[in-house]
Amino acid sequence: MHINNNFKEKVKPFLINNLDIIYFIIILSIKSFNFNKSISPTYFSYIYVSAAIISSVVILGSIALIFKNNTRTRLLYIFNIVISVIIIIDTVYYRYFKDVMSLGVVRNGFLLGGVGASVKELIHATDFLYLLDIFILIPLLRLYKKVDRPKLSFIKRFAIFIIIFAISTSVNAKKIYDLSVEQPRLISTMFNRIYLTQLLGTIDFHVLDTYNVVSTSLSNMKKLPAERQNEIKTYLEKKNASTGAEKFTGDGKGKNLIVIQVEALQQFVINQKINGQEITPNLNRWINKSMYFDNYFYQVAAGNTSDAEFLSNNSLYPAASGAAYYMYSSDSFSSLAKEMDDKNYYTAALHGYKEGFWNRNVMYKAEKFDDFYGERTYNINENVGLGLSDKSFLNQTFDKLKTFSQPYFAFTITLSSHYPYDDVAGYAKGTAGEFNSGKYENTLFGNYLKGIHYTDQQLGMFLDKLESSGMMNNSIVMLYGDHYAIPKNEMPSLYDFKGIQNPTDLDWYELQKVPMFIHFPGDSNKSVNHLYTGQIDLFPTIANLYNLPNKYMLGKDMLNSTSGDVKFRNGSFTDGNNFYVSWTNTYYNTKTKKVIPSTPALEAQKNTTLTELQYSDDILNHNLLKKFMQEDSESKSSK
Ligand code: GP9
Ligand code: MN
Repeated sequence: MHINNNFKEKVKPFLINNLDIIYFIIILSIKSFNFNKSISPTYFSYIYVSAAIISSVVILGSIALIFKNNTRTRLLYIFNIVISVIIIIDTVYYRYFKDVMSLGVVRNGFLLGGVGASVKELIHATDFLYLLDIFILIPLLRLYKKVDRPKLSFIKRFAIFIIIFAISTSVNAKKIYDLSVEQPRLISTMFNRIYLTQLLGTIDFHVLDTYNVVSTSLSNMKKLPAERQNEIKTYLEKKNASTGAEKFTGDGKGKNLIVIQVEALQQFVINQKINGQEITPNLNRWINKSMYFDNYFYQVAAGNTSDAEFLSNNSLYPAASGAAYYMYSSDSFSSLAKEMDDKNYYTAALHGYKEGFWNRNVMYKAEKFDDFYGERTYNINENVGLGLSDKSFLNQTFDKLKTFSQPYFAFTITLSSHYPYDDVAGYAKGTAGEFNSGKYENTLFGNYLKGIHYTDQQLGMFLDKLESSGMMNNSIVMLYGDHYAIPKNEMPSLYDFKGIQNPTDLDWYELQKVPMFIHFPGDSNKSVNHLYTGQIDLFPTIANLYNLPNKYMLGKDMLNSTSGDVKFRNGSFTDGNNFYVSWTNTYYNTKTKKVIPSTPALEAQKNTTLTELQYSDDILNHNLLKKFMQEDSESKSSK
């Protein structure tokens, strides 16, 4: 009796007075759960995602609590419509791209090659169930308006909002924090949007995404003083001024350009044997037919593979934090594809993985690729490692290249040799017999050797096919590794492999080289170049070969430079003779491997490194290339 009375007196009116917010929290949680379930085909756990999803719904709902009864109900209704529509768009987008829609996609539009599926085919009638309650609610809301709810003062309403907002925000922030510990770079770089949404829910994803996009646009808007802009322009002009005596200039004219970026290919495997077996027999063979750079460094930062692409395609440094491919996809670039386009080349990026990964579908548009052949344009008929096998990818890529109108620039990125290299069975299947890593069997290092041996075999097959089909006669092929393969905690195996005892930071750095070669038709110009170079130098080198404008590059032409120069995102640098390690502020002599004292000349180099990195950041943060290119075309047309 007592309970019943209590219910009637207190609980029931409370429920009725707050029906709008209670309904909002329940229905939007259900919708969000349902969406998350639909984008998690293999594994889904209510327990795992509930705290993040429910707290994000509560945060949103709590905002409405600041307002008076009827306004608040209306606001909650509008929130419901907006979120439901976003979920429907995400559902349709996911069906096609296996990804969630980010603001960058809306801004830059879609970029895909060779696929056509109309939006109509992608929308299912059941998607509109997300909007069902919106219609049912219309008459109910009218009735609810008539309910005489107690009118709370603004102070009270605000206090309730603050309490609920604070509690739900802390729960939500804790979930985001946990994820940032588990996946340190996921939130700042957004390299895997779908994974982030699977763990945090769609509301959190869109809030984080909007925050990132808006904050970059704001810093883009802040004007950089004119003197600073001129300083940067002058620096670029000086850096890229012609030295007069140029070698190989225009040698690529009219020829196709095929760039192959290889996943986790490092230099230490080149020309090495284990148990009498060559690790990369095919690359070794092709290196002998090419111009090989054996002191070429990767220069990536948080953006990993995408940074390798960014450096190679733009000759700018990666972002100071986050991934340039995500942060700066609304900038204008004087990219390799753009300059090739301007020379009437057909330009295409090819990679057999999810289009949205690393924001490629957005960034390739900013980099002005004509087409992007992603996972959807490949037949995913064999998986090795992270996704489509290199074997199948390269075979299908070969077939696509044959159909491209010439001359073309093709930027291809492999996938199978991806960390943690545990698809040992897959690697063995693809090669002529399993690769035995000797004493490294069953270690990450040993598995990497198997993985890269597999990729080497597929690259050999691809390059041989280009040659036997005659396509090589009319193409320049460049191949390089994207970044490290062996994380720091696994370095003892690599030191052991190299016979390095008591390794120093210099030893670590010297092991961060990736192979890089340029193959010219007829195997001409084959040689080994020991100059200290890095990924930022790829584009300037291509610019010289193909007569492209080179005004906005921070790298150097490797074919015409006489002094080494590699600057890393963390401020470390080397000219080939000295190596500066920024995190200990130590200089080494690369020949003696000894620590050396600082000199004014070295300090000056250190400062230039920091200045150049800052210039690169300024260019990106203020979208300076857009302005510079505009000024260029204005001065051209006024002439
Ligand atoms: C996936 C691939 C991997 O598309 O490029 O990126 P990574 O994890 O190596 O940065
Ligand atoms: Mn990679």
